Amino acid sequence: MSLAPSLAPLPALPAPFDAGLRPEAPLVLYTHGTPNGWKVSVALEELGLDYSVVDLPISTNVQKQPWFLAINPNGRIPALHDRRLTGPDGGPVAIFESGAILLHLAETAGQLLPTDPVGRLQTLSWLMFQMGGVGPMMGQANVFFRYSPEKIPFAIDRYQRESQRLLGVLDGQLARTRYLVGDQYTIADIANWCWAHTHAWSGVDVSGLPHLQRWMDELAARPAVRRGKAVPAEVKLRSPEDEARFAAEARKMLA
Ligand SMILES: N[C@@H](CCC(=O)N[C@@H](CS)C(=O)NCC(=O)O)C(=O)O
Repeated sequence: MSLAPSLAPLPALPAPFDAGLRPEAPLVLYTHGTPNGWKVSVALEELGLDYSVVDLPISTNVQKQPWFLAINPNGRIPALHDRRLTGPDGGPVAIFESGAILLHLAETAGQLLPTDPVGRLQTLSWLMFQMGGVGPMMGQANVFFRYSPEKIPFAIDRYQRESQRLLGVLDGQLARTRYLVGDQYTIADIANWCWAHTHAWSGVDVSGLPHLQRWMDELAARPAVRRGKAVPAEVKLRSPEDEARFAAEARKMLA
């Protein structure tokens, strides 16, 4: 893929969302402090790419406003404008779905994605495993365990058990290899880690998964992972009051 040296012009964003834009940044990340958002900011930090950040406070449902639906028709974060490529409307190409964004960033940077066919396919398998399994199941565990005003034991149990089973599948792989794809740290590790390390918030016990824990600790210590997790701002859940506030904000999206 050839990337243009000149940058496509950004569409006008409504205030205050235009505040953090830098004219020279080739990439614009639309995000918030959540596992799906962190996947992209961690990858951008690992790749050392220059990007502007637009923070969308999703509890206000700004992500459902028409200007953002033009960027991501699904009305969710993350989304990315890549100004090095021109989209059909003459502006920068807009990419949505965190898995697609990770793939695009890795392919254009030539990093975090093995170039040998087998390693590439294994990376895609573990990436899709996260996109179709770990993310949706842990997301629903959060909804029923943390956010739903009505506590439905069957739903809580169903999503927590399924999340634990999926984390067990990661543990099984990590018993054999350092990273999900052998010795290579890839976008599949980033995607799965961004959800897996939040297991306590989902109420999922990982004490019987030592290989997962070893890998979670190793990734958590990476400087780029720490930086990426602090985009757009560090999420602090240090007390029951912090947790209650965070859950109350998330609940607003479900109304
Ligand atoms: N499959 C999507 C999921 C994106 C997603 O669910 N994002 C959440 C935050 S983690 C969101 O924007 N929620 C806002 C809403 O539901 O309106 C992806 O991986 O990009």
